Amino acid sequence: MDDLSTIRSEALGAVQQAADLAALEVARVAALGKKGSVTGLMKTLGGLAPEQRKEFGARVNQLKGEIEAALEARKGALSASALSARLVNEKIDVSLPARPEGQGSLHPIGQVMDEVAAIFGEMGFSWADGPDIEDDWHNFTALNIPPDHPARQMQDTFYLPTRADGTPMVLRTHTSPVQARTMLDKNVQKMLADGGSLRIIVPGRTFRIDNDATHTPMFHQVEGLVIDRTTHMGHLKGCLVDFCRAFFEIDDLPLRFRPSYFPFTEPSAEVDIGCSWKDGELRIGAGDSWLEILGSGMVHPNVIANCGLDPAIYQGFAFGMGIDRIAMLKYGIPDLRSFFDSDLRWLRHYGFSALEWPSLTGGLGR
Ligand code: 2NL
Repeated sequence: MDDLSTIRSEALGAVQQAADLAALEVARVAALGKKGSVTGLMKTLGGLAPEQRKEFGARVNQLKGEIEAALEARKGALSASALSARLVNEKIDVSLPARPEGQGSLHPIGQVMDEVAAIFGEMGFSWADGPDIEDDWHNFTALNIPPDHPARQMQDTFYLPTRADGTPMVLRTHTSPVQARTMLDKNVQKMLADGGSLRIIVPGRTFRIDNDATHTPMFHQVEGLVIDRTTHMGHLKGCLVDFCRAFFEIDDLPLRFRPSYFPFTEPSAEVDIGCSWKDGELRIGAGDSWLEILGSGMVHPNVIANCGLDPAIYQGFAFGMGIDRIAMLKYGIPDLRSFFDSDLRWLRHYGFSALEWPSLTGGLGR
């Protein structure tokens, strides 16, 4: 029994004398920890006769409560004084300059995709996307490129292992399979049957076996597609003239439509913008030179039929351009390969603020 009062005064004394939270923890462990004095008393209970155990147990429990309350009180006092000590000792100099935070920047490819989307978005186009890995049907056959067509070799395609069902697979060589998938979509077909128009752009990665100063094996394209019952070549011209002038931010940018050939369009046209070269430097918007910027045409009736639509009812136009190329032209980036080097110094120079997204009213470039 004496034991109990000794333990009591020792434990409470240690709590009272604890000078900080660490010392208080030491006092807690000494009394209530696994090998603590009070815990030790608890362990003796099992060896006592029932009568004694009840009486002594109650006293030990009361002691435990008392010590816990003392610990809690001392903890409150110590915390309060620790805070007031900090308030006295620590001073914040609000006149110090803020520590600079590194700010990320957007890659020019992503920026240009967003600029293109802002312009076509204004004209009622939606952004569509699809898989990088395609089957040969969506990448070639649907687009009026038959199995033996030289385009399949010409395009230097990355062929992948054939699927279990025998389907040849490729890394898509253009984004057109996404347009094909969209036309094949039952909801889109219903929308068209109800008299609506399909207007999409498809920005994304594309792949061809090619690697030199002007080609990388992975590059970026944006294609566009309009399908309804009445869209004609005049709409194609108006749409692409407006796009080029908005993108290069030159209101009177001269454009030239040149007859061309693509298997998926008929008729087809390539579009050039006016430019001039002075002292080896390119100026877009004036002069007597032309620069090819995109390919376009009226969607071939075979493509419309392959995609599950009746070419006697539906028609429209399509176009495609290289994002890397138009980004280089607009922002004066000299080397295509620098897009893919992941050099942070380059990105800091050519990158864009993440907080100023492109809009026609806010200015596209910046
Ligand atoms: C270029 C030319 C072009 C298309 C892409 C297309 C897609 C479908 C149907 C018809 Cl689903 N056409 N796309 C049409 C004409 C030209 O791209 O020089 N691209 C870099």
